[in-house]
Amino acid sequence: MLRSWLHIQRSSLAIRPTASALRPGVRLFFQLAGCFAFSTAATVLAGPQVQNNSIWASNGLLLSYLLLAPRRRWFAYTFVGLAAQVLGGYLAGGETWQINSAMAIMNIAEVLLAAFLLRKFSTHLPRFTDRAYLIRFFAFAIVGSPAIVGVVFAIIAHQWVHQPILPGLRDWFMTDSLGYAVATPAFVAIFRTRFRGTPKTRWGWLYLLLLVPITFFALQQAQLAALSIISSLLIFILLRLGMGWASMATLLVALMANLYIMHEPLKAAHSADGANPIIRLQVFLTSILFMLYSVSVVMERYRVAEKKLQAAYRTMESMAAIDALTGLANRRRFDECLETEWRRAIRDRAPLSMVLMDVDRFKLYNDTYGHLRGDACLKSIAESVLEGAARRADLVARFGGEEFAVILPNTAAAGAVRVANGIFAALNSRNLTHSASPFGIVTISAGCATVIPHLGQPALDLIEIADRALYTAKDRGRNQIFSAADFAVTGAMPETTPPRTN
Ligand code: GH3
Ligand code: MG
Ligand code: MG
Repeated sequence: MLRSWLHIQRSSLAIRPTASALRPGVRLFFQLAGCFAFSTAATVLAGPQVQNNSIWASNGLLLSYLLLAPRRRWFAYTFVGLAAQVLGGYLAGGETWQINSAMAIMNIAEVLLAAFLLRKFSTHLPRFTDRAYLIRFFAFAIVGSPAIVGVVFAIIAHQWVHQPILPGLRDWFMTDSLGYAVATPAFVAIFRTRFRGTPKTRWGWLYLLLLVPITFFALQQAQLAALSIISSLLIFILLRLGMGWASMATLLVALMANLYIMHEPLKAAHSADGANPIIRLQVFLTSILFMLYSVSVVMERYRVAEKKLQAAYRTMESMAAIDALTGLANRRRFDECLETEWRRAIRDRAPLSMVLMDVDRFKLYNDTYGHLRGDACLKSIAESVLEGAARRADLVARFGGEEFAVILPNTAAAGAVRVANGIFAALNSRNLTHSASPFGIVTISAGCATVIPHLGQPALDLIEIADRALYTAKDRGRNQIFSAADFAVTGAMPETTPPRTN
């Protein structure tokens, strides 16, 4: 139920184009309704305005909606937020409706100012682990906007109800500023997190659950030291599950602390140090937030550095496995693959085949055309070999200078010869001139070997058999395939393709 509701909130906020069965209009309606319900609840939970609240989450909540929504929806959200704050203020009681409305208007103006500045100076969605974004968030939402509107509020309150200017400004600024610092990242995280039943999510809920009695206990102690248990747990959540869960946990703590102060003001007020409980909680929340934000920025840096390192390592590894000239697997990769496939073949009692190829009269090619053209020719041959061995499980490698090899898992002798024939056909169709060769074009010789390996047999056996087959093909006049299966058949004609005659 909660999950599907959050899904609607998320999908309509244009953050993630999640597939939804709802029509856009209906979705927007649900989103606005969600924003209204949340904002009203946040306003009511904060208690009577100006009095007894240590944190004002309603503005922070609305700001998270605005930051995630497209600009054209801002008017709708602003209107809903205003209505919610007026209603919430009325439900919470304590002030006349005129005062409630005036405060709501100032609050909404403050949110709009923060949202406008943040949108103007950043092109991406809110990212509270990014240092640059965090600095802007701090400047515009946590400090700038509440300070500007706080001054306006303090002056009006002074004129209207003769409230002293400085305490008025301080209260407005602290409660709103903390509200943004806690609620905006928390709600952005809530709207952007997919609450699937992953182990991480399960741990997240468990920690939040654990936080409730611990916070309750710490608040009962009414001493700053007891509250440090909470900060330790929050840091732990941050390190294990990231900033999203940590800000949700902080929101939970702030909510509980607010409720506690509203309902148990005396107990907290008569604490050992005699400090104002609201200010003490604000100091506590500020220090927690500072810690969470700074740790998350450092963590993000490490994460980015780690990603870069991993990418560099992957590149290096692939470079170490690929032959620079032909782009085929290199000898190292070939050896690794042969070992793996050999073991698999032993396990499965399956045949493992290999085609080993050597370019005919390649020294003469180099002598005739030079090494650079020789290199280009090797590239063409490599492409032909790749074309011929089309199966994905096959590994095509440059075995040595002008030698190539294909490993064919789960392939019997006839299959290996078929692959070799395919490679010959691909190479012949290229018709690469080799004037010094008796065939007039570039040709190769191939040896095919197939083994059903048994335990204890070395993988080198397969290479050795293929090598002998290859040299038989060379001996027999080059430009042909010889299958080692034919060694066993006494007197039988080796399986070959007839040499090309020009
Ligand atoms: P055969 O038909 O008996 O195989 O004769 P061949 O000339 O191909 O055999 P040999 O082993 O005498 O010569 C191989 C040649 O391949 C010699 C070497 O210069 C050339 N070669 C090996 N690697 C490369 C390379 O990366 N680039 C170029 N251009 N030539 C290479
Ligand atoms: Mg050779
Ligand atoms: Mg050769």
